[in-house]
Amino acid sequence: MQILEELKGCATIGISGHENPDGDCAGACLGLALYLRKVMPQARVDVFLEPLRDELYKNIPGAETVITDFQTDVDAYDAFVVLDSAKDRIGPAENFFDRAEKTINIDHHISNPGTGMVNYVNGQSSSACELVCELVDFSLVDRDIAQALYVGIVTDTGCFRFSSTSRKTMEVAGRLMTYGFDFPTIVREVYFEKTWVQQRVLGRALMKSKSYLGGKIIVSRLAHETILSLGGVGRDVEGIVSALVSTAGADCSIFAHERSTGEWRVSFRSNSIVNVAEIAQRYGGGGHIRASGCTIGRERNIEMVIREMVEAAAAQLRAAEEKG
Ligand SMILES: [Mn+2]
Repeated sequence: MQILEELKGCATIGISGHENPDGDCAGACLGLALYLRKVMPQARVDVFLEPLRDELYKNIPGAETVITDFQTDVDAYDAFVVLDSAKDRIGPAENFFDRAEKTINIDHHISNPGTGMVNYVNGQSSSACELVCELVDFSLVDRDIAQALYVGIVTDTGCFRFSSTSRKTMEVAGRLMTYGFDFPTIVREVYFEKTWVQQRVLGRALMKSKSYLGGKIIVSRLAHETILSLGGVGRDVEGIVSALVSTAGADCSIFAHERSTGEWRVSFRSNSIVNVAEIAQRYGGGGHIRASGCTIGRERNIEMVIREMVEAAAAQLRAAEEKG
């Protein structure tokens, strides 16, 4: 597929991605938008996304052009492109998608059946940004476009760590780097930096953590009041579950935090053995084999529930051990 071929003759193009946009979603939407604005200057290109987090806003060129209130005077776009998700996770933009003359869906989630008239979906790809790189003519890419796409690849590969990182991913990323943006700063700000409050919340979670089955399972939880007392809010717990599973000898981590409503959000990670999707599903949640989550209602005793979850993970680990 060649994106310019697909969009030939379009005067109005809408672009969107999933709710709560991450670096890959925002990078892909803006990378593609900047490219189209450059290559098709006669076309109007609108990007609809929820507001970007500070570190993304700062590091993804074109972020200031995102339409965050989902208002437009275009009745029906000539083409509407959804990136990094199926059409059902794009919030109010789904309306624009449904009314558009032509719809295109570009995604790397294996669960996406392809919800556009034209689909470019590859579950093996590291990121939506890597897919965008395959669809553009590199001789027309510039520094801003390259930077936006690089942010997405860094985000979704966990900084080139996850198994979805392929030779192709590295080659594409290397090619983007040649445009000369300040990649060390971008990687630090987008991927590694935390606010001081986030660091303190993480510190508390680490201090409170417990180890089970000889250190193979690491568990922690934070009450709403604890997070508040450190000056934090719900999203300040992001990354804690990954920090827990990075403990030497651990295969699985479980982290729960209480929301202001009294419900508990539980996240799971595993390195190579425990299927955490299976555990989350038992509690009405879901996700991937190595990363999943679920929500536990306030009527349940969270301590008991976590004990059950630890037992489920331990059972899987014991079974794997017996198998050798
Ligand atoms: Mn993605």
